[in-house]
Amino acid sequence: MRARGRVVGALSGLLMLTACGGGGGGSSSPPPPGNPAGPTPPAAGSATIMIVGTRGASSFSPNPASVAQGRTVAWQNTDGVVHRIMSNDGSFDTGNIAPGQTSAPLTLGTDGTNYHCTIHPAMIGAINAAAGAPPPCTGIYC
Ligand SMILES: [Cu+2]
Repeated sequence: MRARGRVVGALSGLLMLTACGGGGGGSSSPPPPGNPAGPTPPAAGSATIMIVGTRGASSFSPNPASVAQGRTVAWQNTDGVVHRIMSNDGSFDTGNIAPGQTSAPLTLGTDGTNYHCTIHPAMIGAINAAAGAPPPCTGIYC
């Protein structure tokens, strides 16, 4: 019993030393990449656009969104019904996005573009100032 008590005591001391020694990195260091404690934030220049309703140009936030060419954009459906986002020039199509879901990230291949919801064509948005403000709701998208 005595020997066992000494071993445990020695182990406790070792653990304390390890804990103290391991903190040498300082608390100001950024968390390591791929931290399993939370989702990895999107790369600089990428964006996630919230789908907030079926209210024309107010259906998306932010609108217009800012996405660097070559970076990714995704849509998160915070509304209660399915939406499907397509660029007006047909260069991308997210497929159906169920309530609470986020589309797969799409790589923006142009300076910017306008887009709409294929299920609710009055929902219109824009990516980047290059594409201009969200267009007025006219033609086939109304
Ligand atoms: Cu929709």
